[in-house]
Amino acid sequence: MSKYYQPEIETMPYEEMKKLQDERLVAQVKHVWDNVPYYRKKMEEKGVTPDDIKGVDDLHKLPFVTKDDLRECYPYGLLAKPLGDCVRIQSTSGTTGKRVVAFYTQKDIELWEDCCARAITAVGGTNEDVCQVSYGYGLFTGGPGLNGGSHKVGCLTLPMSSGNTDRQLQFMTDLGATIICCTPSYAAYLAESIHEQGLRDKIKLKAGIFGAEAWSEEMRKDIENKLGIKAYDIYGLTEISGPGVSFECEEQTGMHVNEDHFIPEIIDPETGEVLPLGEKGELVFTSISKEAFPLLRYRTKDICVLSRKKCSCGRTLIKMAKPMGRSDDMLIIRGVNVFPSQIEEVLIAVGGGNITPNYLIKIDRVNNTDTFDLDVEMSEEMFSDDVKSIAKVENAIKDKLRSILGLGVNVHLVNPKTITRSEGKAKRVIDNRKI
Ligand code: DLL
Repeated sequence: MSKYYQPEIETMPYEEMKKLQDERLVAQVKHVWDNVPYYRKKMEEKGVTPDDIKGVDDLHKLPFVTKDDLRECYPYGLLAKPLGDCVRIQSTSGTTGKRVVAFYTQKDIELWEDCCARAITAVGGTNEDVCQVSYGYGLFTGGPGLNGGSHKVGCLTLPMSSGNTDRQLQFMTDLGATIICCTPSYAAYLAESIHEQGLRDKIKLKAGIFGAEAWSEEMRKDIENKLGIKAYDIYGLTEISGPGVSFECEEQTGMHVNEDHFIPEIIDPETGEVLPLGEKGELVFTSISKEAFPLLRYRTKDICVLSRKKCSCGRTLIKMAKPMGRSDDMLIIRGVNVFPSQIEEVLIAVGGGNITPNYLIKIDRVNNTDTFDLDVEMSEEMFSDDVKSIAKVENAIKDKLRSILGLGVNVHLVNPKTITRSEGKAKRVIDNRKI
């Protein structure tokens, strides 16, 4: 077992964890108050001072931080350490407005890589493994975070970055990669290419660490079957550090939050009220150990549920369910809330081997009514097989979506290879109503 399994932390009884969190939170609030005038002003506006925060039970008194605050403070306004102490920036993949930049001291990098090392260890990774990191490198946190974690565990690390699928497969087979880290949509693409090139017998993969976007349980099963591996989820966001904020263990029923560093809360996205454990709402994180960019009560917009149910792996770290998606990714079609991940679930469950996990949601507005079309790619087998069955599969998908969403959808099975594959986070929606 790698030394990055840290039972003294990961299996700590919650009462002890809470004491650790209390101490770290009190120190962190003071650090932010002393060093970030913008947040100090927010606290003052709410009538809160560091003396009011004695521990986790007082967390709710603090003001939230949102992406708008980050944009307003771009680039240096939330920095809590002198620039001379910072060694790295990373940035979000946001496509609109100003990018969000996060800063790291050397200690922050160590902490982040430790979290990624815990994640790799939790899927069985050791120094005997060859870990292929196929998340993008650069400003995106996926590549650098898992690269650092893989080094710490002592794996032989293949810093592939994303893209160039033929080269990925060549290294994977020649060097005998045993762990692959990439987005689930890229994993699905790699699985497809492995199948096409007849490489299934040549790969030695045993586990995949997939995250950075919402993906369904059905997608997990699909990837596991196609690659003959265990597929584990990993979650994180640039603002809070990057991948490794939470990670899945062998039980594969949600992700343990590294709560010695990040305190999670679930709030009602409308009212901001903290919701009890087990209720669904918006995930909020407070960084209690980071130095350079310590966000307090950061609203992630991810819709999620927390649980302290006992886990068979022995870890006591709180667990978060697979996020359904971001509240700003939620589509409202004819007044009905729809997450792309719900559609993915139906497609894989109903389509069986007939379709691929590649789909595109197209929404428009005609005569003041939303139109909802769904292109779904058929498999090569189905394409060459029986054209009559197309209508049958289309109708089955349509019926299931109607029963789950209560919405009529125009489903179109499209020819193999007509939907663009993703090497990073997939883009599944074209919403022409906004234009
Ligand atoms: O996506 C960090 C990351 C890299 C996580 C590699 C896991 C693996 P950002 O680009 O800042 O950072 O995007 C963060 O991605 O708020 C979620 O909406 C989404 N997200 C991340 N992981 C998951 C996941 C990275 N496992 C945003 N399931 C977050 C669902 C996820 N959504």
